Amino acid sequence: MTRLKSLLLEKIQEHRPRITKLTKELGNIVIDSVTIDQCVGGARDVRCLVTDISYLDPQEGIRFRGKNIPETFAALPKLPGAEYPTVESFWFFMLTGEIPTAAEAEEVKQDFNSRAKVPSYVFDVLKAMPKDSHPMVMLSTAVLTLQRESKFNKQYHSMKKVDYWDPMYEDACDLLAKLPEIAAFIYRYKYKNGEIIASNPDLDMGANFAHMMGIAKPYDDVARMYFILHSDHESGNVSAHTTHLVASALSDAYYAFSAGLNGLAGPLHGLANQEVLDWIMGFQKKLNGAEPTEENVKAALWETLNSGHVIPGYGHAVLRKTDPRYQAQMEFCLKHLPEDPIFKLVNTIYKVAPGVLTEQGKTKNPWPNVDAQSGVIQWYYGLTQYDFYTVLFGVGRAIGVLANITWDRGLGYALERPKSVTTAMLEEWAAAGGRK
Ligand code: HAX
Repeated sequence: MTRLKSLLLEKIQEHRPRITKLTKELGNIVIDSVTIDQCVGGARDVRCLVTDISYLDPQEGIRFRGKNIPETFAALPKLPGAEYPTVESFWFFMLTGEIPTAAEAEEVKQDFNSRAKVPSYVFDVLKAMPKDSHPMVMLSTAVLTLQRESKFNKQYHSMKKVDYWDPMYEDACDLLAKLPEIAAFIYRYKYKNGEIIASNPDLDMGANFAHMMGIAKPYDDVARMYFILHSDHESGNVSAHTTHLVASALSDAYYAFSAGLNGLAGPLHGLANQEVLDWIMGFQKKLNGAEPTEENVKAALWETLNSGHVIPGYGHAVLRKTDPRYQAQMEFCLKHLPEDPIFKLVNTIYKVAPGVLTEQGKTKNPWPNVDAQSGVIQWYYGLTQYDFYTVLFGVGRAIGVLANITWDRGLGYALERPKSVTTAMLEEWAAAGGRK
């Protein structure tokens, strides 16, 4: 057993009595009551999901295992010459809450390399799809196609509940290790005449992804940063929640993550990174060679709002400040591409959009989220096919959601099944001043 897997088992065993006590002894204690607004309005702020892997504070933003983004980047081991930690070390950290040594991170890398080969039938399925299929459809299909490899599914009838975490962990590692090659295949197949670059098993996940994409340094660090930043945003967002929900039926990691990706592909969620670049390109076209200014950006933002559309990359269901994932990427841009015209335009939008949204008065959060800044970096390194951007988000999101569903099985979390009511019931309870 690898050090990561044995440490994970120790942590799960240590944690189990806490969940048993909460459900068996303290289960009747009331934490919150639900309002009609929460019931109809997408369950905002309803505290009914549990995860110890990340926590999203509305003011401060995300913490992974208790560490904010700069602390996470500073604490994890890096390869010589790299600016960002390896994805492998981050996976160890997300699963266990412990900072791995360089040797422990290296063991994860070796383990991933032994799992990374994607069976050829997955590529056959992708090649059989219409060439203009959206890259997210291809990614989700590839993940679902891989389901026949599921160890959880194969062992389901021969194991006890207490052991479910083990094949879920195996499936999670197998799937995560394979995702970079699948994503790079989709990119090269769709946009680079199908000229596929073979994986290099000597490289860590970020560097190998950059290699398979055919993009030179420092794209290896971009990949590491991007995958880590997009990994997890606690449990209530659509992709994380969907993955957890589907896995709660004891569907395996392939079924669950494929479903989560379909949620990520929505324009109010992960597809917003594509929408941001689409907005920027449309704006530049309208400028017809003129310089972007605060005035013409403001006018374009109002035009978007007045046509009934959202400003992509702005607003958030939980955050009430500028997303620290936006800031982390902005710092990268300031260091590596400060003079890039699209980066400058993104900064001009940042100066103007919060004021426009505040003046419009609808959104609870006028500040940018992760998606407002991510595309500019990809564009700068030559990845201008922006309908691919959500695939990058998907590879990163796998880290968080797969760690979560491994722990779901470790702690024996229940089938998720909230209760619905009818509109007439809500009206009746509202007339009575609440439910008696
Ligand atoms: N532009 C215009 N209107 C916006 C807005 C924006 N960026 N953000 C919110 N609003 C509007 C909402 O559409 C809503 O309008 P209605 O009352 O007419 O329905 C109103 O403001 C209140 O919304 P809210 O409570 O502030 O926000 P929600 O929790 O309902 O929605 C969203 C959060 C992220 C979906 C929303 O802010 C939005 O649509 N943003 C633009 C799309 C986007 O960037 N999505 C990515 C979010 C981060 C993420 O998940 N990344 O993957």
